Amino acid sequence: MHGRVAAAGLQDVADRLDAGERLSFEDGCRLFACRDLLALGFLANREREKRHGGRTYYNFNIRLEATNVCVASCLFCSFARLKPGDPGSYTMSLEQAWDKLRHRAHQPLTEVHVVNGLHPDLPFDYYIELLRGFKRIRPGIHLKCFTAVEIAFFADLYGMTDEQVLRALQDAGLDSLPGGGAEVFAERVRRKICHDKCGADRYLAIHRLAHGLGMRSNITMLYGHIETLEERVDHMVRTRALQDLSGGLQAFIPLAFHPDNNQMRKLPPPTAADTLRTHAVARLMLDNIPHIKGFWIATGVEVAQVLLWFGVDDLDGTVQEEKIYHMAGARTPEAMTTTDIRRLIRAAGREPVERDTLYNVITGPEAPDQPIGTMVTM
Ligand code: V47
Repeated sequence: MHGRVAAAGLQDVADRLDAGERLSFEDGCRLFACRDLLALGFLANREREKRHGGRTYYNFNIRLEATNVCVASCLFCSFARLKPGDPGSYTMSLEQAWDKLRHRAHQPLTEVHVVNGLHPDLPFDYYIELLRGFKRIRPGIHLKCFTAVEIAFFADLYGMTDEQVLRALQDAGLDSLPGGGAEVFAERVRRKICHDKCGADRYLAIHRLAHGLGMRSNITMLYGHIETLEERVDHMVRTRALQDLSGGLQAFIPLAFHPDNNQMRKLPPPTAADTLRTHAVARLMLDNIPHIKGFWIATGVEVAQVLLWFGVDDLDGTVQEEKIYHMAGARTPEAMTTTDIRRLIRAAGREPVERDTLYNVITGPEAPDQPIGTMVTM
């Protein structure tokens, strides 16, 4: 493989990685340009194994999208409806949202992940009570809720600062921020695909504020639409710079664009090769971010298995009730049991580790897997 790395023109990159040196923007562009996927994967896998060996993390979580009413008009979105009452729009009552957790009392869940549309009419109390209710139902559950875009929207709508919003939500039970809404940080792209939601600087500043308040967060990158490869590298470099400042990022999550039922439906979805390359480059560029997540709902289960040899060490979780990707054409299941996830990780030659949101180990690789069909987790 060493000869192959040299033949791919990446020997100097390999040497710098060995010396623990940071890769530059230009290196990132060269990595994307490298045609030898296996050489790239080999380097990404070395970095993955340095940090995590063969361990592959997942968690037992549920996804909740309490409303799809959204004043933003992102071209890639198949989930949002502009106004309450528009065909296909919905907004859960608090009781309906809490029921999603109550009905899963039998599941050993550790996380609720909430992402909503930007609803123009709900009072701030709706979100405060949403969190309080979840904590009443399950005091130990970790609430990873509201993207930085939602935080900025709340601040503008309710006449608060971003910090006031974060503090109020934290007091009500918010534990961390998910990574949604990052899309691509480059202004050129944002202007075209998501012009009416918060800009990159404010998005990053909100993550920095959250870290300052003791919360952890993730950052995503929506790839495979109109962005250039340079803009992907720029997105990674800006994420890395934030982490240098505030250190609270846990995972970086490339999200493969799904073209069904949205305004960019004429574009083809990213290929498997692009998905492998993008995750591998992320692992190599983001030297200060502990985890690279392959979101199996977005990549497909089969590609997610291969990603475990291309820099990815985390597969998100059981997910359950995902809507954003399924409305955009995802053909993956809407949920996996922990048995399914452990089996697919082992089948890829890796060691499954169930974690909580903060990466404390719940079930290590040594635990025997349940025979398929015997453990009812859904
Ligand atoms: O912000 C929307 C993306 C995100 C499409 O933090 C689309 O652990 C592809 O943020 N094709 C929401 N992507 C999902 C998200 C997420 C996912 C997994 C883990 C975590 C985490 C966060 O979904 C949105 C947007 O970037 N998205 N529409 C689409 N058609």
